[in-house]
Amino acid sequence: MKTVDVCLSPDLIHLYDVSDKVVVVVDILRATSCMTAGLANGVKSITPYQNLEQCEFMKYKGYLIAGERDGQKVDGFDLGNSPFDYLDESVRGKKVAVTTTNGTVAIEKSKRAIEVIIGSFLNISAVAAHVKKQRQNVLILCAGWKGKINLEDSLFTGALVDKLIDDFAFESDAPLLAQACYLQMKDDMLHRVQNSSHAKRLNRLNVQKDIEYCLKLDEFDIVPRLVGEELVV
Ligand code: 3SL
Repeated sequence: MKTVDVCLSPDLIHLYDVSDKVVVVVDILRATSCMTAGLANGVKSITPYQNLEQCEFMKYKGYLIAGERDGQKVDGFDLGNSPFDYLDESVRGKKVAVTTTNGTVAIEKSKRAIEVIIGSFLNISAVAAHVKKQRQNVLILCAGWKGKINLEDSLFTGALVDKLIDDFAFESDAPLLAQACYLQMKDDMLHRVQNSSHAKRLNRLNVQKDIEYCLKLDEFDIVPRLVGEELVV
């Protein structure tokens, strides 16, 4: 039987061998929700960068540049890190280069995987169906916050594990932990996430509508995947 495992922080990724796995990268607030929304809205590709200057340089190559640091849009960038920036008509058909505090770091750390795909509540059923079809073992990698574990990524992980339970064995206790957390909180997700550390951080930036949007289920039937350096559908 195939296995599923969970890495709750990019700082723990050294404990896992990603080279024989499909990695689902998740950053619910807000990087992977933005990537899913943008690609579903017709963005041509999204190239993730850890480094701000490298991302900024892509402007000269005709890309739209997107990014945040500590939740705030980077000065001079075209887009911040709100899903609504990515849902705008003006981004359709464009290539986007993006840098974020945690999400793009998690993608970078997954690059040796057989396949890197992007997960969010917005496309959770499509992601579940996709990994069920694959022959490979799966690792769900949470972006967390600066190395620390967060609630919203763990909840998504539990929800995804809950959809995979009949097809995958658990590689460690982490999937079990995430699933138990999700089952306990699933009927009260918005309220729970509103009380999470990152939601409180973001609330100072007045992005309540982003939080509500990022918790919507199955808005899109797409699975963004990394091809070379670009995320595409
Ligand atoms: O850390 C990240 O990658 C971001 O998603 C964080 S924020 O939601 O834009 O603050």
